[in-house]
Amino acid sequence: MKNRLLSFLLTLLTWVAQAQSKPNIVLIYADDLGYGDLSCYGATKLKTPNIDRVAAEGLRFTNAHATSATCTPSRFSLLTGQYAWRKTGTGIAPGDAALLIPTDWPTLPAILQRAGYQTGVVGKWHLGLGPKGGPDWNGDIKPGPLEIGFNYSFLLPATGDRVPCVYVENRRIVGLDPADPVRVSYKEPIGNEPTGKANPELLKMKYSHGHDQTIVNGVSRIGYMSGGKTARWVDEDMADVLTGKVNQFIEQHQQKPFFIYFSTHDIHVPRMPHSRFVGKSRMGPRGDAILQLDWCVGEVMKTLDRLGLKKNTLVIISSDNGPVVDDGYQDEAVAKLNGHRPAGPLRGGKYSAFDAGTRVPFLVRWPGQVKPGTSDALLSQVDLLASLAALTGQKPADNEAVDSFNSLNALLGKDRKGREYVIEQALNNTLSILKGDWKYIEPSNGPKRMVQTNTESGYDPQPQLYDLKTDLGETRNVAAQHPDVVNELAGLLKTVREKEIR
Ligand code: NG6
Ligand code: CA
Repeated sequence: MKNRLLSFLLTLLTWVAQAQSKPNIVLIYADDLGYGDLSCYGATKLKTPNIDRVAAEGLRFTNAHATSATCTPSRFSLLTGQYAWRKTGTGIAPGDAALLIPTDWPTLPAILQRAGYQTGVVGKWHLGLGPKGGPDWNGDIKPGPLEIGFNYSFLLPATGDRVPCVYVENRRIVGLDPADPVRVSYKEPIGNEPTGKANPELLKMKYSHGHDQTIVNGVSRIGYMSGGKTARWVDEDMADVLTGKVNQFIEQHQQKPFFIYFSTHDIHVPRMPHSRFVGKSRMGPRGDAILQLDWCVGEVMKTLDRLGLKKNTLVIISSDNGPVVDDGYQDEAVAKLNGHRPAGPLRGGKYSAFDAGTRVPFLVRWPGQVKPGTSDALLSQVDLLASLAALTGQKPADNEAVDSFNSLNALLGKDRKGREYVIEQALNNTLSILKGDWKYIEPSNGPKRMVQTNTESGYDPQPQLYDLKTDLGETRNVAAQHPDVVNELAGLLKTVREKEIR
């Protein structure tokens, strides 16, 4: 009798311990959301109450970084624990690219799957689909997320501004009529659909640069597509559709530990929020899209509350790269900024080597486990893999996820220092390294300002060194005064860059 009681207690204890060590994980990854775009990060021209609530109940990081100033490489690193610049072909991917992540790599979802998690991805993918040569859009679209560790996927194959403008659920286009197959080309026009270039009179939002190819839902895109008429998405409904899928996934898997990667379309271009957000920010579509993003977060949090999952769910909110104002559509983003500073106190933006390119909002909430507050710990998204592996009792092998360090203590607020250094990748592959108060940007050639988006690039043929403690806005290059620091950081960057990998 005594023995049975003891074994029952032991089972109970293990069960409680497991429940604690295997929280559900909700990763909300916004697109192009800047360090200054949320009211919990100092924005005053608009309010993001739902995200602010997560910040108030959790830990708000001030020094957290995406690995890259653009989408595809940041997401590649996030899911593989390896810097994208180690692998060619991981720059901004066209919408018909093949799957960029090798199916035999241990990925973040695969590791969580191994720990018994149900894993799902909903939203923007932008990591390619299908074999070399691109996917069979009208058949089984694979390999894709299901081949690299996700149990469920509901995707925009690339981005909102790239064809094909259809949702892909698991391996199939949603709502496709076989009599009207989807065809996609990034080389030449396909079929006889109107384009933004030839038929600007058909556009409900005009382009400012690029984005002059096939028109879908009154918006011209990058790339050409034809067919799939019944399957095409409606941009204005996208946030509702994606949030609905996330909530459904959570409902379905509430009994198990689950990992959901909610990769929002907001606030990327084309910014076409639902009519209920239109005009609400007084900043035009870019501001309205931020309000819509905030709504999405609120809806997911409500689901966690309603199902009683809040306490045992680790919520992470971040962004794939920094902010951009005019990213190719005439959406009044520049004219209506109204004093709002998308990058807050930082210099540069999406694409650039300056810190606004990669330093992004980063929130962690886990009631009872993470003490609310602010943390200045240095964090990189490439560490999520090893950190969440550690959280679930796992460790990648030495030759796996080589750039991902276990930063779990920093993530949970127990270590206020974090990583020793972070590496940032700009659009032209210039690398920077941030260590302590110093930020070093390696020499590179390129325009000081990006012609189309008017972003300060941070490119300079001379080495740059900034003291972020006194000069967070990277205005005074002090490389000449501190050659020893330049040497040290350039040396460290070289070591990391030349690290031997499998
Ligand atoms: C650029 C697009 C930009 C955006 C970006 C990718 C043009 C002129 N600009 O090439 O609009 O789509 O790629 O953004 O086509 S990201 O967030 O997915 O990296
Ligand atoms: Ca992005």
